[in-house]
Amino acid sequence: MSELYPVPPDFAADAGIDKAQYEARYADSVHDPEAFWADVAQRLDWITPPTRIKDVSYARDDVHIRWYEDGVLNVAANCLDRHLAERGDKTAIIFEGDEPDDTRHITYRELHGEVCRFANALRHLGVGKGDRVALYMPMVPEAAVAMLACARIGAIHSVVFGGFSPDSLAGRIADSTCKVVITADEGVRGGKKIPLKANVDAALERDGTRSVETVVVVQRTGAGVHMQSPRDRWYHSLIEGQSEDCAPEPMNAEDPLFILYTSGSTGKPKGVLHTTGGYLVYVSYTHACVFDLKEEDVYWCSADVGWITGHSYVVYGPLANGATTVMFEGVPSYPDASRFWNVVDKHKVTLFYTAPTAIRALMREGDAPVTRTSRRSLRVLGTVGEPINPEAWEWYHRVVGDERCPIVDTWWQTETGGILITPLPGATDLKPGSATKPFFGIQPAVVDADGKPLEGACSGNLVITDSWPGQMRTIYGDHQRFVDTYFSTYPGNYFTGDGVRRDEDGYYWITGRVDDVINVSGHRIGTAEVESALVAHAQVAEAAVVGCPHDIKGQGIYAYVTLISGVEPSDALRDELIGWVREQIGPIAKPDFLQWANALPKTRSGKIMRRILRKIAENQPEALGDTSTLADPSVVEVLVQERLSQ
Ligand code: 6R9
Repeated sequence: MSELYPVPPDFAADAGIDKAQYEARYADSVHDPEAFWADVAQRLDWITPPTRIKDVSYARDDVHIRWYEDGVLNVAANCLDRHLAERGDKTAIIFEGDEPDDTRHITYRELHGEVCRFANALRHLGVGKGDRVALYMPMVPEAAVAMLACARIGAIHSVVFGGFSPDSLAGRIADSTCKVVITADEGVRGGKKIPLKANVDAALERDGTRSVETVVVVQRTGAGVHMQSPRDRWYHSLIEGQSEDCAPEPMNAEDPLFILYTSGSTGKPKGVLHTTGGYLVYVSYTHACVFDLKEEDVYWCSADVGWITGHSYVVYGPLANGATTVMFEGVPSYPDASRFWNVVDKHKVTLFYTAPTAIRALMREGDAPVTRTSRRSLRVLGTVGEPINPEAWEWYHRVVGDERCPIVDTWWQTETGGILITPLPGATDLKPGSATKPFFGIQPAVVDADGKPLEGACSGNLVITDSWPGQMRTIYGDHQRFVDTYFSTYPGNYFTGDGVRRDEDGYYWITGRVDDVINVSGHRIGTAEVESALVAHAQVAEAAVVGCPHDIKGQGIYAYVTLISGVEPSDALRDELIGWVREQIGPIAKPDFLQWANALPKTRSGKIMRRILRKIAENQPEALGDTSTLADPSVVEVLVQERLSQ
């Protein structure tokens, strides 16, 4: 039995949703989803309110997901215009730069003006409804402005994390034929500069990027960058003289809002497509409920806008709710390990949301960097991105939250748009390491390898049996891949790719990916992507990549490499290959370990047996399991010997 942390009574007294309300509302939500979600949709401003609420099929030969399909609205108008009357002077964004003295407050009125000016500028550049726009940006307010400006004119944004390489950026630009790229001269994180504009220049030399007509450059560091005329334009010159009025494009609820690429178990990254109405209903509602949002809260999610968490819970959810959201450009360790808590004190942050990897890294620095700060303003703490180990959870609770603040361990995915399994801070008793219970309208199920639903306390694969408004609609340009990836493994269900345990109280414990996706510091890396980068090197014949335990990152990347014959392994070559992957994909995909392999363990039909490679990487040769299907068992013995002698 794990320890139970009951809802603190004084928290429950003030909370928007208590235990009884959670139970009742959850029952309603799954009993009559249409009525429930019709009601929730009223939290938005609709140009035409929806009358058709839900039209969903998970049937393999006809997967379609539509919510509010006859509704018309604009996301930017919902995030900005409708707040102006009551909250025009309220701070929408607190920008906290990489350097602690670099802070800016932007009110809803100011943000509205800037978004309109940039939206007008984009329209002048010929960008219109349905056009794709790539963003390759640092964590500065202009990133949110650019997203909202796209939403205002109906353009589809595709944000690419600033840590990705020119090649990765080029692949994403090409896949969705973007017309414009918005970037900055440089990014700056932890005192280090990132040459964003130079990376864009390099990306645009790659094949398949000729759709790009304009590159818009935000001046962040003032570094001298090469501006290629007429393609490259400064953001500040473009918005100069633009009107602060810009009519929002009326969008159908099912018109695309954005594409966000994410790694899968096979092939190139998938362009996850989210649409307008259902997405905004879902992220605004989950944001309000999961964080027990109140008007005066100062909310800070430390995620980068390059990830789904940045989209849903830095920008769209909080702004749709008229909240004050902090955008942080830096890293938790700069200038020192007190940074997060200094920022909490400086801006009186009440709701704080971060990743387990950051908590583990800070925990390693001891309690002092935390305890020398006040943190009295904090009310709720959150985590996302990977399972949180109970030790880190308890440290977060005891040291950061002074045992006062409920922790919401939120499980969800790029594909789900918003949070699906989570505590509600005023309603759910907590168990460290468990994401606890489903959110309203979410129907999780645990199935065995054959897809048979399991009852009661059990372990298996996590599926969701019915849709919710924030669910992704398709993979951009490849609906069949969408069907194959998510609806074919367990027909009739959405397959999450995660393993799960459900305990005797009905609490869910996510155990991690069951496919070939590695979760490094909460970021998804497909083993296939790293493998294809490795084999693209002239001296590599074959490569296999698996995850391995890592104290801080959760999982590390472990690569087995077979060289072409005649090439000798060396430390210099190992460094070169690690650097090569970094260049090809980006620093987050850099292997932590690289083991030479004369040969890889394969089945007789030639399939690499990753299960075995995982055990070797985990240094558990005694747990290799059944090796009888191996074509040549001696391959494994050699790898185990060499692993041990490393
Ligand atoms: C939001 C986000 C999704 C994968 C997901 C799972 C893991 C996320 C988690 C968690 C355990 C949590 N994950 N939150 N595992 N507990 N609270 O992270 O999206 O980048 O698409 O990753 O992350 O494995 O399948 P994304």
